[in-house]
Amino acid sequence: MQDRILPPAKAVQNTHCTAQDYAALHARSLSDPDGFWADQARRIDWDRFPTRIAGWSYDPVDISWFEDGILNLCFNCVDRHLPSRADQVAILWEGDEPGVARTLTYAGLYAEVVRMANCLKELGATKGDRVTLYMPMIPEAAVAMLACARIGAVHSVVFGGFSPDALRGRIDDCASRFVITADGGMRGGKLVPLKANVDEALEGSAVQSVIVVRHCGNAVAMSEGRDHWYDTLGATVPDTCPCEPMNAEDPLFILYTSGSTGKPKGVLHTTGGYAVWTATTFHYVFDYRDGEIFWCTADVGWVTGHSYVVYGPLANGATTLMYEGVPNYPDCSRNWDMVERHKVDIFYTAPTAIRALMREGAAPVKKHDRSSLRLLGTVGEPINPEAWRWYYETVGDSRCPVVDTWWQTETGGIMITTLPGAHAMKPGSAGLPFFGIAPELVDAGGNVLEGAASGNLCIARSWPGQMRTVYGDHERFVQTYFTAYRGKYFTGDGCRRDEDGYYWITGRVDDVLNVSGHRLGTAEVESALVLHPKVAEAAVVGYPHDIKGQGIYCYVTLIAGEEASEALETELKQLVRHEIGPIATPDLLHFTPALPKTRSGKIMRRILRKIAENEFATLGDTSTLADPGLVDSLIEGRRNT
Ligand code: 6R9
Repeated sequence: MQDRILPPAKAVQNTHCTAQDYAALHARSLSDPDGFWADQARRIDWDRFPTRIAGWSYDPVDISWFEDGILNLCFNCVDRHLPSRADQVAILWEGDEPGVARTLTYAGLYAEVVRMANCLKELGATKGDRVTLYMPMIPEAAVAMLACARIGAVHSVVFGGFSPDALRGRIDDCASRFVITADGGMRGGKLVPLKANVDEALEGSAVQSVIVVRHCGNAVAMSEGRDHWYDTLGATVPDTCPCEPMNAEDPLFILYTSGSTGKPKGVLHTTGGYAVWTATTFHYVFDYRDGEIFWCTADVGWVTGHSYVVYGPLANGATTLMYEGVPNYPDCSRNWDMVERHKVDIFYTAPTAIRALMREGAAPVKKHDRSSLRLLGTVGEPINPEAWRWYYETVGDSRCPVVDTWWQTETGGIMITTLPGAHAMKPGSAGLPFFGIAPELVDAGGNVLEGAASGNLCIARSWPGQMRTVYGDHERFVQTYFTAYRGKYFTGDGCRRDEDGYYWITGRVDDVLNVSGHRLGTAEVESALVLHPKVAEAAVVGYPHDIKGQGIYCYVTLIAGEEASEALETELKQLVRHEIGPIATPDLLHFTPALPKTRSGKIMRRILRKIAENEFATLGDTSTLADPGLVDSLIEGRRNT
């Protein structure tokens, strides 16, 4: 099979961007960024159109875009569509059970957003307040985000799969006084007790008000004075609510993400740049045409859900499909069943889901009509060429281009991808830089590599969707992203550029794991493990996993006198689930009498990683180990199941 696949004919017809367009636009985006981004900014309605466009420096680090512009992103996602799209479906929702569906037209979305915004105001929330959302994938999750944007409150969405402890940490970090949640959520036929988790998280906290959306009807405790049912509170609020005029650099949201050290950091995005970036990338990357049904399977708890379930599609007046459940419930044809029933045009998912479904063979796909599909996308982790081909050939019948979109929570939106009508695709490569993006590959010594090369992926210039700071800790922002290579943004990813200028992301080069497309810090899992009274030390690394991309491999040493056992293994797995959430459950636990350390006491993670990866032949230099003999016993004890 050829390694370059030309865009199928249908993709090239009426495309928003041909190969010639891309070349011209990309060149201009770098030679005249102010002119280019002033033009793209016209996708957004501004109360005051910005006169200052790019205003940033990477040394010292200070980033702003559209600095003197004034806008409201909720207005751009909702109100401005009312004259032309009031009756068009904005959010097409399907519940966990097949066929349980709800639609919100733009007019309906407007009414709900106003209601939620007024509920927040009634409880005292104002511009700049942080509001934590802990929601199932229901329309009210998007409604709550937009309601915050409407009144100028800063949302912090916490994934509903995170534990009460993880939720508490995120509420405390940004000092949220308001929480929006639901009684429960359904995933794969199982109830997630969201409200009960909130209650546990809020013990002894300063949170003043909780809005509870009634969804599953499960019994919940309501704390008098603090907790309010959304339907009751929302029944009596006014049915209009002005949009707060926001400066382009006013905060829009905080989203916590894992790094290589310490606790998760609050990635802060601001209003104007994020609006322009998500609106522009959505338009070009998905080559979106009016009336199409767009389905991004991500949860709103992740950045992909923020940018491509909510803000990007709605800013473009699209119909966005929101699905509460999981791809294998009630069976593994669920995605394709929904594609058929809702006539989905564009489908955007993660490689881990593709690999899991690929294992089930072609039959569950083929039994559903997928002729509505025009475009496929992936995000979250590198996709192996085999899974790419299955997606392209079996799901898309070799008819639909696949966009493999590389980006990060920090980047706000898509950074590297092919454009469907412009570029040949190479299975396994994300492709080419989006407009305004200047990737650089840098070696360990900080030298910029030219031409075909492999190195650490940096971005040389700012783009509108870039995060502005780590909430409450600007120094950490500078340290994490701008210190390894001065004057550049360092992504944390390794990458190869081929002779055609295509980028091939090889994965994280730091201590961040990517498990089923979810980011996890090894340090977070280690901190959870050492909470156990029998554990002395823990070191966590990733290893290749057929479905998840990476699995979690934990080396654990016990305090003197304690014995390893299956029961202890189960307890430790439970502990991590409890501390972080089910996505962080260790796959393999390896009890060892000691960890390999240098003479100065530093854990040699390189060796632990190689052993977990079964790469015994390439352990490299072990002579600096305090106890070189330990390596053999670690290899012998390597866990496979
Ligand atoms: C959007 C999102 C970011 C990390 C990133 C990289 C990996 C994302 C990818 C990809 C290869 C792709 N990643 N997309 N790797 N190809 N198309 O996933 O954000 O959760 O912050 O993760 O995910 O390693 O650095 P986030």
